[in-house]
Amino acid sequence: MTTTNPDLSLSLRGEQSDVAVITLNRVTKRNALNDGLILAIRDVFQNLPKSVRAAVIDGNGEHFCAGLDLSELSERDAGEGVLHSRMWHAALDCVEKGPVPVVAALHGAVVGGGLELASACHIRVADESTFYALPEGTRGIFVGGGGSVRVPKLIGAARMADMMFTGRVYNAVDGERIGLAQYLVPTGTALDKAIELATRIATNAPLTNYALVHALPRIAEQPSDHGLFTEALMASIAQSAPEAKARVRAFLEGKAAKVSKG
Ligand code: 1HE
Repeated sequence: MTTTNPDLSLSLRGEQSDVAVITLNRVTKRNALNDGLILAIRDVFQNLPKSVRAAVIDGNGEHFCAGLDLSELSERDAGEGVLHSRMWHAALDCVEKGPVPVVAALHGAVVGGGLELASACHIRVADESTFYALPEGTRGIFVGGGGSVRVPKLIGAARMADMMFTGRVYNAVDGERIGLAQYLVPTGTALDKAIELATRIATNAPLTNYALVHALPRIAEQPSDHGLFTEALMASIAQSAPEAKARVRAFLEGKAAKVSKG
């Protein structure tokens, strides 16, 4: 099904319709993100059906996403530029701090704003065709979609600066090695793997997923004393939920899976 914008589609998977697959569908422009598409991403994450417990975002065609639609850049003055960047921030915040965990399924170009979108997701699965770049550096501009906040958390500020200073392109193998993706899979299988992961994530207790999306990133940025206190509060809330008690009881009664070697 399409959303309010034909360049973005949403389909529901699973018997409970608990996994949403959100697809960039602007193939002729390599899924470049124009204003309409950014607002559609915001809207879709703000209005996910109640049944959804995990989401996947992918791109149709040869590439995940070519970044900002450069054809919209030329007419903006400084003030409009700030508002434009803030619009991206608001939209990608809806991905990162939305109602459910989001898995990005990457292939081909993951560049500029495409990498900013991918880095707002919680897990990145890349196939072997994936390549990453931040061509903003060579286009005379700067990241504006949250990249300077989110990308250094994945790979460090020095590696990000190198990508922008020198136009360095990371291939799929090196991208996984430095932390741009957590999973590397054969070409053409990223979407299947992402759906498999999202389906598994959807079976977690909702409060656990909520804590991972909303508490963990905040705790990681707090001074350790504050972080430990927040952790104690979150742990207490999570373990007092009836679902947590039922899951622990099931393990103790031998009815739940053990941890097994990967
Ligand atoms: C675009 C865009 C775009 C493609 N904006 N139109 N991003 C970039 O600097 C990356 C620019 N794109 C590329 O380097 C390449 O297009 C790709 C490596 C992604 C793909 O190459 P390829 O050979 O498959 O496609 P193509 O022939 O280059 O492009 C096909 C069409 O898409 C063509 O339009 P056409 O009308 O001539 O068919 C391209 O102009 C168009 N296209 N990418 C507009 N990005 C919040 S701040 C974020 C700042 C940034 O993201 S800056 C980085 C922008």
